[in-house]
Amino acid sequence: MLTSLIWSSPLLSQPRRTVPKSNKDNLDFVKSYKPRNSKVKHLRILLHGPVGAGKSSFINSVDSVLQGRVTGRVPTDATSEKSFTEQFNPKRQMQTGDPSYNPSPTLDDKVHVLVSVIPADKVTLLSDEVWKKMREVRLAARDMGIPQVAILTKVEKACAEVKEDINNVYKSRYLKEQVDMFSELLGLPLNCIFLVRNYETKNSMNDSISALILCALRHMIDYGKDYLKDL
Ligand SMILES: Nc1nc2c(ncn2[C@@H]2O[C@H](COP(=O)(O)OP(=O)(O)O)[C@@H](O)[C@H]2O)c(=O)[nH]1
Ligand SMILES: [Mg+2]
Repeated sequence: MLTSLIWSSPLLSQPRRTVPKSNKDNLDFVKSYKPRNSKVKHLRILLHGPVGAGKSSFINSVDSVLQGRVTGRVPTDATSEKSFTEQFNPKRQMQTGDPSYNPSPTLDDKVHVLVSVIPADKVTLLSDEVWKKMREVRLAARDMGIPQVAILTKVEKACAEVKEDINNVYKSRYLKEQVDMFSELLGLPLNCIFLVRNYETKNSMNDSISALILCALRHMIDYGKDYLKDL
């Protein structure tokens, strides 16, 4: 009897995405970015995804990277029973009379980039219902011409090699599989999907963690810039 054993290393020989060694360029870019379009004061990035995905933590992580120290301005929720982030329903469009409904949004009020957020350790565990909702939101954004990006969070929880060394993140075979699956389920191209580890208040600053956050953020800004330029 012939038995074959196929073993593949948990790490790819080449990273799927190269993250700059120095954060200076990306940090300078992010800090100095201002929309050129005179009708827009801020670039608006909408994060969406299931409760507990790490949306609030990502906002805090960006804040931490920009301030150079770990902050925690947006409440996060470890139990994930309830969310501090707003809930919304793509099936039910906002209407006149809704407390936060704005019948004539200006370009400055509108969303310029949509970011789907999913925990890397739960990609296979999310229900069909969650995927359906994520897809609906993404397609609605696509139909409005809004660029879409995605981040997979909690990368160190999903992969032991990444927990050991965060620099392995784009080499992780397991994470590559999660990104491929995510891309297929959501219908989003691979180059728009980023891997991040969020800062938690117990963490201290780390250049490699910041590099991943900055890399994702820079691309979000780039996509938003293109969108505003095309209008
Ligand atoms: N280990 C780890 N935990 C994370 C990461 N991102 C978020 N969390 C934790 O996941 C929980 C839910 O995060 P939160 O930001 O509140 O999710 P939200 O509901 O999408 O806003 C919190 O306990 C966070 O500390 C990450 O990258 N790694
Ligand atoms: Mg939240």
